[in-house]
Amino acid sequence: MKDAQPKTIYLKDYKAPDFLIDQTDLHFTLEASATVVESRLQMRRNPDSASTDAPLVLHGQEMRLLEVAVDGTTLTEDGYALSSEQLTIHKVGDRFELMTRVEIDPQANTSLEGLYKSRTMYCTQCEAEGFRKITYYLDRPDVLSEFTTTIVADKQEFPVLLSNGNPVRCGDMEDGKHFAVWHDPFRKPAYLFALVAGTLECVEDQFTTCSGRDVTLRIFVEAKDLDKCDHAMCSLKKSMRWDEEVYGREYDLDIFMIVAVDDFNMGAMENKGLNIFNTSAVLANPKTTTDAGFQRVEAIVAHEYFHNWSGNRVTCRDWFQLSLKEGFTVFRDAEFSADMNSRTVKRVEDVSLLRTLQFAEDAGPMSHPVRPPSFIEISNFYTLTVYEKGAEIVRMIHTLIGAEAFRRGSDLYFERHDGSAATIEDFVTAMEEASGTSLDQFTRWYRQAGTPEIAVADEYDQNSGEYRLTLSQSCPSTPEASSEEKLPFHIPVAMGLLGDAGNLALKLKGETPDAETEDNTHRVLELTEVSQTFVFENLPEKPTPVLFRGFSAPVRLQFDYSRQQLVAIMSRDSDGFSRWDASQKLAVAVIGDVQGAYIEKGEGDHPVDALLVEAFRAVLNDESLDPAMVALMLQLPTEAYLTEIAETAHVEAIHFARKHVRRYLAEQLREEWRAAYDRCLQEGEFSVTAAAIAERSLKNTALGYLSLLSEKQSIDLARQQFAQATNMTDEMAALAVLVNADQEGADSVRDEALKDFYTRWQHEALVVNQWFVVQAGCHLPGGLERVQQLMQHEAFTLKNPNKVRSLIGAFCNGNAINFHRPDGAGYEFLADQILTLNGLNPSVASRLLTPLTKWRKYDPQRQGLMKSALQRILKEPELSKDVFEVVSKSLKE
Ligand code: B3K
Ligand code: ZN
Repeated sequence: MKDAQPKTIYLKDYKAPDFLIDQTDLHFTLEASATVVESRLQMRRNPDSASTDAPLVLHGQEMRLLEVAVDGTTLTEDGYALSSEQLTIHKVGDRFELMTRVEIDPQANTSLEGLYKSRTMYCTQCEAEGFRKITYYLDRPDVLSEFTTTIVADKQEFPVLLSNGNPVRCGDMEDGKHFAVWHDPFRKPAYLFALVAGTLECVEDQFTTCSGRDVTLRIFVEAKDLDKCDHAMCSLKKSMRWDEEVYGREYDLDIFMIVAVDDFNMGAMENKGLNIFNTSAVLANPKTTTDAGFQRVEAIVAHEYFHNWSGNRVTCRDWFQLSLKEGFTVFRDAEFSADMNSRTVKRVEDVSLLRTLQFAEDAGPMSHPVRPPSFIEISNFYTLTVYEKGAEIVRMIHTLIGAEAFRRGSDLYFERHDGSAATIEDFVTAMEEASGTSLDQFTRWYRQAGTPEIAVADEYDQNSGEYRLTLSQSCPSTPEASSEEKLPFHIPVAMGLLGDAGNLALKLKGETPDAETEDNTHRVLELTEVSQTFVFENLPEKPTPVLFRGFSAPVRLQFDYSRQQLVAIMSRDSDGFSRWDASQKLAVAVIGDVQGAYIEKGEGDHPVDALLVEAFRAVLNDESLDPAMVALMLQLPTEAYLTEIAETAHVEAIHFARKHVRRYLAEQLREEWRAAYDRCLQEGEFSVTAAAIAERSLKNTALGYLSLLSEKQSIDLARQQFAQATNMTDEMAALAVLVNADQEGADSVRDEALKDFYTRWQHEALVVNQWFVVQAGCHLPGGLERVQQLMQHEAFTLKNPNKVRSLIGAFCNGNAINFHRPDGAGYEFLADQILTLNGLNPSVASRLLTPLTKWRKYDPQRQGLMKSALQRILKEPELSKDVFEVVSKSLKE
């Protein structure tokens, strides 16, 4: 360990800052290995601080201090103390100017936090604690300051110089240099600071806000990517309009900029007025980008834009409140995407992600409440729990108080906390005040980790027509609390009852029906006790309960549906999400039969329940259904999901059973698949409307099944599609089929397709990344060796996070049969990569650890091998805080 005893930071220790920074003046002279940053801070003691004579303690790392002065007087060495993480100035007055001059080395910064170089450009990433690698500062989100930034750089190499806010002036200097000054009138914490310098081109547009102000919109990219900016620009304008219409939020500066950067740790960053994006989250055109890629760009552009209010204008008091901005903003972007495209499809995608990955996180060693009580390294808490479960919590508030009260609550929250740093309580209080509803019990969702489990028992009395539904909740133990210590959650249960002919009218016993309720077949029950019984009356038949429609709460539902009941929900319920959910449950059950047979008898022609075939046939033949829904319902649950729901995952059985059922469905429905494929062939101009995406999605699902047929010719359709595709969605879908094909002669077809593809796309980094992903996911034997070989490929480098994720991440997370090979070579391989990345980029290294942290899911043999890979990592003497925290928590018994 670099730091013998890495410190744990606790929420309960939060203290207001001792000092405030009213004005921040930064002056950068950019040089690759010796950038000089001069900072002038107008500081004063914080009247809210507990201390009146505390010394000034500034954060600062990995920099060389050249000078420090207070009110114009340079300090001698006895005036301050310097450590590897802090600069302490013993004596300061109540109000003063602090000047520091430091030298930093962006060229050597491979962590991609702070100021670094990505290819030829300089850029920054300051959230959460990167600003302290740029200059000495109070690098905490509750210190908000007004920033003015001057950038000096070589004019020829770095013609474009950008920072937050509005441009003030620019000009030429001696020695071929030039400068630009930016001023951001909105006070902000340092994590929202940004600087970019490079040779960049831009696409420009204009947006007129609801109050009639003109805003210039610019997307900066390398010249070769100018043809891939339209979709992001269009998404940005839609987001700006949507935030005005749905939340009443108007943009506030004269200019909004996005810069695309190749080397970036995450998707994008919401720096005030100057969002910095991973190229993969902003560039899109039909030739190079799949439909999923287009939708990802739209969602991330919206997410970062929405942060301008939920994150920037109102920021977080401390990093424990991260979900205040992230959960809320994910909820906002999900609603935006739902409004722009298909609401049900968006919900299904989000819930799949949550159930597969967030539920696993919540049940694993890194499980933490949405507001964590402590952390060692905050970068480790940008998690699915904080983001996606956090968004589910906001969604539940929306469900419980209704759309109108929710809007009043968000207005109140923005108005009350504008320009300041808030807490999760502040958000909840605004929602409570606006709705007149107590959310006191509800706030347990923020404090208690783990996924609640809901057990259901039901009873129907034919004589009285009464139906009793008993819901009971429990929550498994997690690192911070045992199951017994957890208190019941406040859970919204959106539901209906299904009868033979469709949804039944709902009347709770003792309740007078509300004449104004438009739909009496849908309602939201509130489960607040450990166990509660709801009695419905006037029911002519025993109904099938449809619970958690739209996934109204992030819980695991335990109800023993019969397969016939699932088919009934699949075909007749009014909620699209529930129909999909029932199709998944049915598929899980049928795949489960085959898993059982495999474990007992090994490979073989095990029977597949005909009910699934007939249910799928009905869905495929129902031309009234949205083709996107058809595709979703017909895609079997992933191996990752089957693993997540298993007590102990049997790697080979899951793999065999899923493939076996897929093949069986391919055989049994071959005509229907072909008809669906032909029905969805598109002619005419390419478009990314929801309808066009839906057709491609069904067509490519059908292609996937058709290519599983055992005869040699069955891959011809994919070959033909690969050769003739006019867009990346179709091309990539065909390539994925060819890469996984195992029919006679498939080897040479695969090699040729991969070669062709690379030759065609080698100059498009993002497409080459997809080429890595598809090969990393190939489930045929020899997967690890293929990945190791690809690591030697000219297009691969461990220094670029996108490449690491595309090859190593995709392999370890998405190719179970090869990663979990019984000899443990996959685990050792991952440990080797993590040890290398630990030195290069700790935050990427730490994220890559996830598959190893799930060791409890596997058989004892694999558990031992996975743990020993983790133990080997823990022995590394120079382990970063990031990796240390995840490995040490994962190994705790
Ligand atoms: N706020 C950033 C995430 C920063 C992650 C730092 N390790 C992107 C986002 O959520 O919008
Ligand atoms: Zn965010």
